[in-house]
Amino acid sequence: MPIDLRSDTITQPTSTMREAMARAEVGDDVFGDDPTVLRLEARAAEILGKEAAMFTPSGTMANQLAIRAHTEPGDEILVDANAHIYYYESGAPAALSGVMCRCLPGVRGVFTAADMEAAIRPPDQHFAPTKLVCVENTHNRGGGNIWSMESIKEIAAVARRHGLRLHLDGARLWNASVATGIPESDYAEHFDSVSVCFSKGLGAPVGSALGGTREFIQRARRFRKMLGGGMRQAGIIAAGALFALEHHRARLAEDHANARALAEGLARLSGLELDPTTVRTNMVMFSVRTIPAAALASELDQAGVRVLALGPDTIRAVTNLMVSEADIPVAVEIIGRTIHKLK
Ligand code: TLP
Repeated sequence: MPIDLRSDTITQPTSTMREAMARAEVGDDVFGDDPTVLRLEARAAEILGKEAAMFTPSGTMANQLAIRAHTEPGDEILVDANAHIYYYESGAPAALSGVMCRCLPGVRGVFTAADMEAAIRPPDQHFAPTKLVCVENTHNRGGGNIWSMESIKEIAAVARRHGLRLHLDGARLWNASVATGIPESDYAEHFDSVSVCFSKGLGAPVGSALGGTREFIQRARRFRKMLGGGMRQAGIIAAGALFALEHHRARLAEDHANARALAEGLARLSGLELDPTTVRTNMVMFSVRTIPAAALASELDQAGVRVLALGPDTIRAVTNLMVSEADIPVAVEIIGRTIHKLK
């Protein structure tokens, strides 16, 4: 079995999770009849401290429904230039909501309140009205970076002053909470809407949720139906998500410790660039100047370690439920040997 560090999305449901899924009580969720989906939505809303939550098939859909529900076509939204919403969602803000994305220059995914304020359009018929600000925590292309509460509060204050809405892409909010000890609801409090994923570090096979006010979720529900995201006996997958929420949140600390150990091991290899102090959750980013990332990733695949080439010279390794503490020194050894071979 290769050591699969491509993403935390590659996790397989455990046998106890599968049992919980097999036992799930189900109903037609479009009619509001699925008791397991209702339980998951209530639990997600409770953890996020929001009035309501809605189960969605993916994090992409949760984010895009939030954008659609907060805006009208022709509006502008502010995002970090490396935000998943902008970078990895297939152009959906333009295609599905008809909005303009204005990209802010974040540092490892974190932009400043000053940059954000400077990008807000004054009321003028020439401009696309700025409506929404999106924050990603933890930040994927930022290497699993965590937004500080102080930065969030500064952004939120500017947004409120200008009457803007705030959305949190919290696909990995669980990781931020485990790493900092700050509850998810304390982060969520500063946002009008929050998306979270059950299918990343938590290890469920499918599903995400969008939280917000009851009225907002009701509006988003119509757009979910419009996009074909109204599911029927979805309790089967919701049960996996509920199981993941209750049993796999605290264990994210193991993924974080494994990522730290991986970073420290890799930093000792010659020819590899990595600053282990930037590793805060379950992601490790590194580059090898002399070897193109795609070539290194493909050679590593042959050698038994799977990673993702994120750009011409950046590699991402993500620790996850399928990777044990014992796998880490093995991965470091294989990566070291492979770099040596390709040099
Ligand atoms: N991220 C995936 C890929 O799409 C890159 C990964 O392997 O990390 N928000 C964030 C911050 C994400 O990292 C992802 C997935 C999503 C949203 C989208 O979730 P899904 O894949 O469920 O649509």
